[in-house]
Amino acid sequence: MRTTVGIIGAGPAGLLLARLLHDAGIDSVVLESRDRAYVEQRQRAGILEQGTVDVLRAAGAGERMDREGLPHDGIELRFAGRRHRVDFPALTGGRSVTVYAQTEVCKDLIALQLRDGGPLLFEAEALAVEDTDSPRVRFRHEGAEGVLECDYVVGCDGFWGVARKAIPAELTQVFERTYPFGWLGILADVAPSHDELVYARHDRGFALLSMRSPSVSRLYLQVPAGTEAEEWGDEEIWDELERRFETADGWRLERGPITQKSVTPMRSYVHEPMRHGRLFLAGDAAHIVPPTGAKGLNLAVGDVVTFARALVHREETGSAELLDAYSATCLRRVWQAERFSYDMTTMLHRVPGATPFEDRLQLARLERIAGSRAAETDLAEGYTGFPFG
Ligand code: RFL
Ligand code: PHB
Repeated sequence: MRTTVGIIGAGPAGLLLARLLHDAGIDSVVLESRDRAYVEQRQRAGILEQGTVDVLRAAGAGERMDREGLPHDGIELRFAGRRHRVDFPALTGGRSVTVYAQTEVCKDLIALQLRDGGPLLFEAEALAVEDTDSPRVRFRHEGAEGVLECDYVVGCDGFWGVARKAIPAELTQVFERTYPFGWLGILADVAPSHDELVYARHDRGFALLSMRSPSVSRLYLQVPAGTEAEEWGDEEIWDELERRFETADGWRLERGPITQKSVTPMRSYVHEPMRHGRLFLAGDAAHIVPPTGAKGLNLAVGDVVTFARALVHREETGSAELLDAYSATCLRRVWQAERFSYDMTTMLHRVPGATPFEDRLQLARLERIAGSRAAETDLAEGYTGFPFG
């Protein structure tokens, strides 16, 4: 098999890239190790930045998102029994975010790809990327091994993928931080108890109220690293959420049947560079952020938009200038998102063994946001998203 761009991974990065290339008349093949149902059902991100919404719309993948996505003009910060709303459009010159789950983005992009895109092979596992100057992907599909010859390979294979391994270790620098906590996430069949997301800092730990639709809630609890979801009973989860979201004004958390429960570890990670020869890394394959800033999927979108633009520029002008700048261009935005996600995480989570001094500083950071338009604007700009490229 031969193609212009071999794409490893059919998460949001790989699927959107295939679509952008299709729209530019550039052929590609997508190899995905899991089956279609797995990709369409894996519960993850929920928040799309304005820039991501614009890109999906321009790619023809915006129809259902525009119908079913929930535009959100703010979030609530909850701490010390208080509530503070951050008004995004007022602080950013009109920007907002949209609640539309990653599962739905993937379903829409898969449907488009199967309707009029290039080959998208499920249960096709990339084993290795070989010769990054004239790249080939070795893969296994339907019990047989195959080779995909490519002009370019884009590794969109997530944090546990194989593409990154083809970049020589001596040319690589890795920046990493793990956190001593994770998130226990649940889906529940109950209307969200608030019409906007609530990020709560509590002495017992962080909690987040989010949603998937007007009748489905998505909620998260900070738990110690290494916790298994089964350690928490359903009523125990609701009791703990209720404590952490408690306010002085009688706000109530509605309970409902829990339909899914899982634990996510938290990590910050950046692999530099994001390119070696004709192999490019995009999305979680190159960088991870803790989910507190809702940035992971949006970063993946930024990377593939940058790659697609650079490749189109190359095809139209013959100049590789933008392809050569790919890693540096993406990393500027990546590091801003790493900083923002780190700030949100450390401001809102309770570190085991934190000193009273550190607790007071956390509260002071939150008070500062609630009391200063400049500080609040910084949060609003970060949350609604940094420009692509
Ligand atoms: P993905 O989604 O991990 O997709 C990678 C795909 O590659 C496949 N693969 C392979 N295929 C072939 N051969 C191989 N050898 C392969 N190895 C792997 C995998 O099966 C998979 O299908 O990476 P991508 O496309 O870069 O997308 C990144 C996003 O998924 C991720 O950043 C976000 O989910 C992060 N994230 C959030 N991001 C946001 O922007 N907003 C949010 O609100 C948000 N919330 C979250 C999140 C992530 C979470 N978890 C579970 C980590 C909330 C949570 C709880
Ligand atoms: C989600 O809805 O899954 C979600 C929302 C905001 C975050 C993280 C996850 O910061």
